[in-house]
Amino acid sequence: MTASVASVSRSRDEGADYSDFYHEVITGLERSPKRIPPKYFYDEAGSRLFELICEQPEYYPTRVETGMLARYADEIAGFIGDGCCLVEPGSGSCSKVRLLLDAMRPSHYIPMDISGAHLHEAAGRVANDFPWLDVRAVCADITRPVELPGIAEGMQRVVFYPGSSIGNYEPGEAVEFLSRLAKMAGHGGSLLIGVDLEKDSSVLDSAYNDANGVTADFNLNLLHRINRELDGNIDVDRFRHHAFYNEDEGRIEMHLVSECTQTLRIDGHSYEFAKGESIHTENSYKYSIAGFRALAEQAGFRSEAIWLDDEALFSLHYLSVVS
Ligand code: AVJ
Repeated sequence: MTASVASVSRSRDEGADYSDFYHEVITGLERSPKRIPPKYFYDEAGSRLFELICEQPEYYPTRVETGMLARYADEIAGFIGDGCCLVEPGSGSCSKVRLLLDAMRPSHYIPMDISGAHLHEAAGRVANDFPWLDVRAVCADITRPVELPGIAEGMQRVVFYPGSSIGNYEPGEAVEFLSRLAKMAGHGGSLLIGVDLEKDSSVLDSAYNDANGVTADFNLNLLHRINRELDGNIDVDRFRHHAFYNEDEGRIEMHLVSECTQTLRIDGHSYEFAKGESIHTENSYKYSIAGFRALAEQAGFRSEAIWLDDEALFSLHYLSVVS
């Protein structure tokens, strides 16, 4: 028997609309240095490429975190009562949450993502595979304040934020975003978050420069997306992927580097590039255990438990909302 997926709502068509993308590309390329926020990687093609990144042998975060969730699911569930409302901002393919559902037995699951079609498909598959679970998908740009469906009021809310996506924020912004997650979890609520750890730069450099070039394709897809959606004339072959660990800042940086002097035209605007000039497309901050805990405490959380893998590559923090 196939479970009904009727519980998946379509509250909005698109998480970030055309004008957000247009506006941020136009203003980001006028800045010096030029930059475009990483959330625009995730159109349909970009979301697929991200999933391929997660399968690359060099990209340890997914493999390690997935192993930890499977291994510690019962221990994690021990902190949480049955019948909670599990909320996942930036749920992507909804694959990691599957490792928790049988142990945790939430009554509701609310996946949220910027990529609409991808979200509804992934949420539908969860609803099918876990017929006892009430799944309500919310298409939203989670970098902005988001309303939860009314059903989530009055239930114990657990926010699940795996994958170290918190690393995309500047540390100060990370505190602000964590404060919003605390508000989303509310009184009596909690947060289970995956955070990538500081480590040897050679491990980090290869994780963002996989031999198959998938991370490069993911980065360059942003230029294809500009061509597709914003009427750009970019010759993507004139840019190359560049990713490196910036030790002083404690972050991976991704750039799209211009291989020559050139002028880009996007919808009547033009942008000059010198040879070697780049568009900064992503930061991915790495934290120490104590460093991240301090950040979470500033945002109104109390640390309840921390799990590490055997090689201390990645961490899972379970935090409760201080009220
Ligand atoms: C989804 C932000 C956690 O920073 O590792 C992967 C995105 N970029 N490879 C990360 C990413 C290049 C990823 N996050």
